[in-house]
This record gives sequence, structure tokens and C-alpha cells, in this order.
Amino acid sequence: MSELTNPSDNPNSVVAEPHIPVAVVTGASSGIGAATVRHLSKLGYQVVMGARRLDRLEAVADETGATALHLDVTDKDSVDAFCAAIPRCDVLVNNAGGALGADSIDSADEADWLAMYDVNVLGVLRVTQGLLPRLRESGNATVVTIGSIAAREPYLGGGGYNAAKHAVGALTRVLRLELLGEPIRVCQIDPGLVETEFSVVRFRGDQDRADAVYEGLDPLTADDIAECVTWIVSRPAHVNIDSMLVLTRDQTSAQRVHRRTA
Ligand code: 8X3
Repeated sequence: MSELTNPSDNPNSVVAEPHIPVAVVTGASSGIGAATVRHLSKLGYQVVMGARRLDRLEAVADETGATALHLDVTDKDSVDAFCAAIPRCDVLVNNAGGALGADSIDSADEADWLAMYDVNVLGVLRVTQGLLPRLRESGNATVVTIGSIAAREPYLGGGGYNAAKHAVGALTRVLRLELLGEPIRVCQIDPGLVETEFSVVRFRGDQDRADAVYEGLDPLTADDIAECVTWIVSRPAHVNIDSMLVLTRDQTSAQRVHRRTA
């Protein structure tokens, strides 16, 4: 983990180096989040990353020099402490999120729906709210939210995740309306099939079921999406990439994929 000195009474405060832009990435302990930390660090950002699994974050920190802070986006106190430790924010990547289950609406578990709404929608709300003062101070900021093809298109078994990600899309578009006239860009990347821990978590550790999601096709990688983030944030300041749908060549829509048979 990078060495932090204490600029204030907050022992966890990050020290922002003057002239080095600061990027904040949530859900950064693995997958798209960790890849985004690596790519933004290479691009020259001082990166502050948050996640629940601090041990995993510290491994990414050792590799990149990014600063690791504990963050549970479903816990308002945790988000408040995280945001209070960040003195500057030029880029916010709202990546924390995920799916739970693939049940039909007929058999859906309300607790899963609540959990998905909490992490995907309220998580983005809490962190964005908490860092908006820092984003406004930046004078040239970008919020990139990782949505999903599930934010655009319903699919069988997608009920709760579709509902949550559609809400993320609504939140992103309302935020863009609200910030019109301020120097803050608002972007949403909607990835299709990306092979990360996403499906293992969705299917509660059932690796075979998770593997089957990507079987016979070339899925996107976390790096593919991280490269989209770095491209978006490195456009000239007046260019707002409002939204981006990113699919593997083997996928044309949520339910239409090409799988090679052995
Ligand atoms: C992940 C894409 O199609 O597995 O956000 O829901 S999908």
C-alpha cells in the first residue's frame, strides 16, 4: 500500500499530490475495477480504490501504487468515511455492483432484489453524492459508471438485475441533466459478457454454472472495459461519451450469442 501522511485530523486521509489528477474506483478488488485501477495508474492518475476485501485491494495497491481504502457501498457510514478521506477527485469510476441469481419473476427472492438495488443503484447514489463536492472542485471531472447490457435490454432470468441496472441508467441520465452547465462529464459503459468473478458471485460460487456462461465464445476481459474507461477520460474536456455499449464479437444482444461447438 502506498504511504499516506496525515494532512488533517483524519488518520485515513489521502494526500493528493498537486498537479496529479486523482481517480477514485469502487469495487476495485478484482475484475473490471482492479483492471481500471491498473490502467488509470499507468495513465498517470493517482488512484484511490475502495472495496470490502482490503487484503485483495492491498495486492492491487502493491502492484500499482494506488491507495487502498475500505469501502462498502451498501453502508452509508462506510461511504461517508471513504469520501471524507479523499481530498480531491477528478475521475470517479462507479464500478461496484453485481447480480444475484437468475430466477424468474415467478420465483424471485425479494432479498436478492433488495441486495441488487442496494449495491448497484444506491451504491452509485451514495458514492456519487459523497464525492460531488470534490468533483465540482476539480473544474474538469468525469463520472464513469459501469452499467451493463442488462441496463438496456431485458433477458430471461435477468429480472432483478435488469431492474437494478435500468435504474442505474436512469440515475446516470438524470445526473447528466442535473450537471449540465458544470464541468463534469457523466458517462455510462454498458458491457455485455465479460469473464470476471461476476458470474461466480451471481451463481453463489457454482463455478460450473459460471463457466457455462462463457463457454464456446470469446468473452470480453476486464482489461477491455478498463481501456474504454481510459479512452473516455482522456477525450478532450468538451467531449462527453454519454454511453457506450461494449460487446464481444460473439454477442449481438443480451440473449443472442454465437458459441462454437467442440
Ligand atoms: C453483465 C452482463 O449479460 O451477464 O453485466 O447480465 S450480463
